[in-house]
Amino acid sequence: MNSDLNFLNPSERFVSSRRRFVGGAGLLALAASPLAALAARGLDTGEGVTFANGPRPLLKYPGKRPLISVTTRPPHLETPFEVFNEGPITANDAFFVRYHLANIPTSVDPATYRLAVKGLVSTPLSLSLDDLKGLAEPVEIVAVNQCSGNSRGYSSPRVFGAQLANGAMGNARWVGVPLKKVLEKAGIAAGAKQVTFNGLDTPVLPSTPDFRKALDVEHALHSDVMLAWSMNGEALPFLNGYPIKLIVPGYFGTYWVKHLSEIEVIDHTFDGHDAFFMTTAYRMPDNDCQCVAPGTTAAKTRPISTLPVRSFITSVVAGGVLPVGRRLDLKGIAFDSGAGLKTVEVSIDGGQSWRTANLGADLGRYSFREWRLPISFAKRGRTLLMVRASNQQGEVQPATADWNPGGYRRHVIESTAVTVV
Ligand SMILES: Nc1nc2c(c(=O)[nH]1)N[C@H]1C(S)=C(S)[C@@H](COP(=O)(O)O)O[C@H]1N2
Ligand SMILES: [Mo]
Repeated sequence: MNSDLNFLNPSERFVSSRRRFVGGAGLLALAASPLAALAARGLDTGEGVTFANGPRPLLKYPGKRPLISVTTRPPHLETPFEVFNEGPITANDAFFVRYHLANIPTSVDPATYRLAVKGLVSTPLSLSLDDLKGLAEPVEIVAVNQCSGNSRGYSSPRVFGAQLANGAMGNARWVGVPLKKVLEKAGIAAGAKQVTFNGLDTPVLPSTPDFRKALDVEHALHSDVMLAWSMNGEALPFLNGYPIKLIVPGYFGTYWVKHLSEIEVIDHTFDGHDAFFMTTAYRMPDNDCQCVAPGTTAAKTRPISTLPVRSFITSVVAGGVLPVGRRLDLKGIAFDSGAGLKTVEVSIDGGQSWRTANLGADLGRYSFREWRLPISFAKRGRTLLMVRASNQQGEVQPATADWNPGGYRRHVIESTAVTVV
């Protein structure tokens, strides 16, 4: 079922109203109380974010629940933010979808699928799914896949590119084989510098570059980089890269090549027409903040790499109406590139005072980590809820957003405007 997808004819269309209401159990501690209706009033769950492009309807594709439609050719789907309150693992049917090229595969036959390993290797390989699964002991890692452009729509001044809110991220349990084992089987030859990755999607026009990515050989040999066939205990959803996806824990999703079909070892830094997504797109200013003055470009750039530390409140969304003088359990998620979270702090008074939240189960260093904090509002009125995380490397989320021309890597402290009644 996963191997075949007639996604060009989405069977059901869901066009959302501008605002949706979160009414499910588990919304704060209020769900069962008469105050539930209050708390559920006027919550903006993400698809209500229109930016300058107009409304973003929910659209249902095979294997997916209705998700926010960013573009349709190729499909580009964002996860409605309320999903992140369901738990630290993002369900397969809610996981966001990103493609760059309009010719995406519509079916893959698992029996005839082959992964080519070629270039500077002693033994070129053509691996079937069974070959891959039997190549080494499978490994399992819970890791966040976040698009570099997640939250880009909030860039100020605005930037070109998909106007995304905060739903171009997700956290899943990946099972596969370490890339290292595959490269060892092929035998990396002397002089190897980078390893390139290509998937089954192709450009429509010859002038459009293919979507290919590269990792330095040392990175490709890191034990956590893997070729996954399983996501949250099931075969990969078609739109998330069936049958094989490259998993690069701690790195932005742009490296996580889907429908992986070709691995090539090369003796230079990947360049040329089909290296566009390494040499031109997905690059950051080459300085400490990876930022420039708004509206300017950087003299020197480098490929985007690791995830900055980030945190979100998930149990309340902008516009929430919350009761005064009652205990509420505030809940959310935090993550970083794998250095390990140090603290998650919450402010319910617009940043004047901060309290340390309690961290939930540790599902691994690359995973979302849930946090909770019991709070109580002393007075009525409008206020800003804020959350900021720090990690073991001393990284802390900044109070003001820095800027880069791609609108990549947003990681400013998030604020959620609510009214206390
Ligand atoms: N083959 C292929 N893989 C790809 C892409 C693509 O366009 N083609 N886009 C990348 C980008 S930029 C992101 S953010 C992730 C998104 O992964 P998902 O669609 O499974 O959520 O896929 C990556 N892998
Ligand atoms: Mo991305």
